[in-house]
Amino acid sequence: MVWFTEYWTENIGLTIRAKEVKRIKSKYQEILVLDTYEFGKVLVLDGLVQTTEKDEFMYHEMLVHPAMVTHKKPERVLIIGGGDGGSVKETLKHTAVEEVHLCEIDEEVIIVAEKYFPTISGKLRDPTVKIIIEDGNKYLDEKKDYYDVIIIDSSDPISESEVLFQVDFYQKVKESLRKGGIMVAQTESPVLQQDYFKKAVSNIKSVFQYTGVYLGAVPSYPSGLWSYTMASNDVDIFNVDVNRDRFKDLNTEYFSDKLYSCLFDNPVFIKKILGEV
Ligand code: AG3
Repeated sequence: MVWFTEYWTENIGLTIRAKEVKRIKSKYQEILVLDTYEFGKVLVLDGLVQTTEKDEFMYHEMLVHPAMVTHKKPERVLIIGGGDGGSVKETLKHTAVEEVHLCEIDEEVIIVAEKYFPTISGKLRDPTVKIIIEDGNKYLDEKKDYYDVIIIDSSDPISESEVLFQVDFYQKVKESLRKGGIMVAQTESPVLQQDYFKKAVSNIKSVFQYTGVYLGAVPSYPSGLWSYTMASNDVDIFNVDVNRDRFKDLNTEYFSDKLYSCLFDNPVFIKKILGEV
């Protein structure tokens, strides 16, 4: 039995008791698989909790579905990061999807996910999925004007993930989308990582015509309150007329038709952080 702590800041963290800990060292990072009492299995990369069996649905549903239903017909989807497979699993629930490309820098994350997290990674070998082991920032140089939806399922903006929060990267994302394209990124905790959050949103805003921030709960992530940012250059994401049938077979436990209707209605303190009021 062992206690694990992720230090959210110098002054606060999340401490979980695990029955067992597996430690794997990859080329890029230290990977831990914790078998915990409260959250089921937990995937940790360089000390940061990435996903847990208990609350992965809260994060992956909210990262993936809003952008997928906002797009008119999402046939080609790119996921950057997301080696655990949770975003792939949610993406494949949309019937329009023809190709999903998963661009993950660290192959070991996929191997670990397939071994220890079958309920999350189970769709990674679906025939519509192509796995690309590469740095997402580099990969985008090769693919222009191609994707309908790009989902940025990254870790925090440190080491390899840092570039995935910068203006140059968002510019490439914009160029890799085809007409009607939508992008969405996880943009950190607005409570405990306010600087990361503000910077990510302002960088996205500087590149795209339409940018919308929304929130969701993820109990295992810093502060438990998480942010996501959706953007498009040619789709007014605040005024789309979505066919409600699109929600029918998603089988979600967090996201819903009703939730989507008020997705961008943020609490006052978020509007204040973003300088909107
Ligand atoms: N997605 C976001 C993880 C960020 C968590 N941050 C932290 N624990 N400090 C990770 C990949 C899930 N598919």
